[in-house]
Amino acid sequence: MDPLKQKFRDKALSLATELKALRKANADVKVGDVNIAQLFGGMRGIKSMIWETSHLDPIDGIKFRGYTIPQLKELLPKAEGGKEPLPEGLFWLMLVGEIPTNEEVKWLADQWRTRSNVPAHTFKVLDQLPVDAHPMMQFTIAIASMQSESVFVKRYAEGMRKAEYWDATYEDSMNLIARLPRVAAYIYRRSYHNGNHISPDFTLDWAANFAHMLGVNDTPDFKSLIRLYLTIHADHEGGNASAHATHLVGSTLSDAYLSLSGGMNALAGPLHGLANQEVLKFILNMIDALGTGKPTESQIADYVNSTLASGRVIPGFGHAVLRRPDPRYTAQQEFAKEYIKNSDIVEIVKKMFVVVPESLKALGKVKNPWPNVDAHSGALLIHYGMKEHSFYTVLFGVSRALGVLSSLCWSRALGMTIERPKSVTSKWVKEFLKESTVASKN
Ligand code: HAX
Repeated sequence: MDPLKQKFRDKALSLATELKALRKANADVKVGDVNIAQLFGGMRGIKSMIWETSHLDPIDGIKFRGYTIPQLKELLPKAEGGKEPLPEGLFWLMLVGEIPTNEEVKWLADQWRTRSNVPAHTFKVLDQLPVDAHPMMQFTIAIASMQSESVFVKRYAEGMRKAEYWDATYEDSMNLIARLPRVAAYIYRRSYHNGNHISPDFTLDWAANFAHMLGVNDTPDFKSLIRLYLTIHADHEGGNASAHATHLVGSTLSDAYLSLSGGMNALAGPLHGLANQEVLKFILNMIDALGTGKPTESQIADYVNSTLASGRVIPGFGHAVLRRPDPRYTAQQEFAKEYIKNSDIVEIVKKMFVVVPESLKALGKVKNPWPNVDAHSGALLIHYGMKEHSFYTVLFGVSRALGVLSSLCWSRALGMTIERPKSVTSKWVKEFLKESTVASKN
């Protein structure tokens, strides 16, 4: 080990051990408005942001402008002959707080069609990247590369007034959302199908056209799945990593392209959006290790327990806020029940729902042992032939753009300021605790 690395290692390991004990002993001690557990623990539960488009309840799950997912499945407009909600309708609802009519959704789909032309240099930029580069890396680069077309950047340079920021952000957001399916499908086809690209079909709605350009499966059922998928992944209030990262970058007046690209970098982490690829990898590895595609609950339990014993997480389970099974998981489970017969992987997902929470509860430290959104999506996608799990988070990202960009419009309209929370050093915390102990003794 080089001398600098050695020195860092010694200091880091010793401070980590010291702080772990300090956090445990002082978890509830207040430091201003928060406690030590929150100061060290990822700011859990601290109310510090306004987010108009959705609200997450630990028990009921996500509500988009007050509507649950089952309510939205009823109320949002559908494609002709389709049963799943159109994501265009959810975007409308998130942006203006009203359930749109069929005509309004048709208008929006038309708008996105008109605005969907991806700049040629974005394809060139993508073509310079290794074909085996992770699709999320390609996605964030592609999004950032379209910044050259930002209306906000142009108008800001021309001296746009603050009161007009929302207008330019709205234009950027609409253009960006319109283009994402084409960009994502391009990444998919260059990564896994020899660059054999499929042209858009402008007779289709936004999600169905995306399904078409992916070229995985030409059935109405796959289009229905993508409509549902792009609706339920769109927003999860403002504190989750991808939403908060988009908001933070945007708070500096970075435009929608750079803000979304920042948010997508956060989505690409395995504790967040990448968990969907990790779940499928986990299941495929388990099938390999057990030598059967039809494992019993007890075989799954043994495999799960040995994964936990080796210090790894079970992807697709747990949540920082939720304390019940995720309604986004339930929506996918219902989709599987209605559309999919005889899938070994869907059966495994069902058995994991029974087995994994018990193993996580037994650890005694996991606050939410239930499945989250990522526990189910891979099983649906692979059923329709999308076996390339490293692409799954891009699908999530296309959907998440709807929530974080409608929120960015609101941040601009409400004149939200640049984010600048306060940090302290661990030395400061130790001195603070020493002083408060002395004060409480006097
Ligand atoms: N498997 C094993 N251990 C888990 C666990 C899981 N699924 N979920 C939580 N834990 C552990 C934590 O690692 C933590 O352990 P340490 O104290 O040793 O660090 C302990 O239980 C307490 O964690 P928590 O308070 O219950 O959960 P957090 O709020 O800290 O973390 C996570 C929430 C989602 C990151 C966590 O549950 C996790 O790692 N889950 C697996 C990855 C995953 O599915 N992520 C996707 C979440 C949904 C999402 O954002 N989708 O995009």
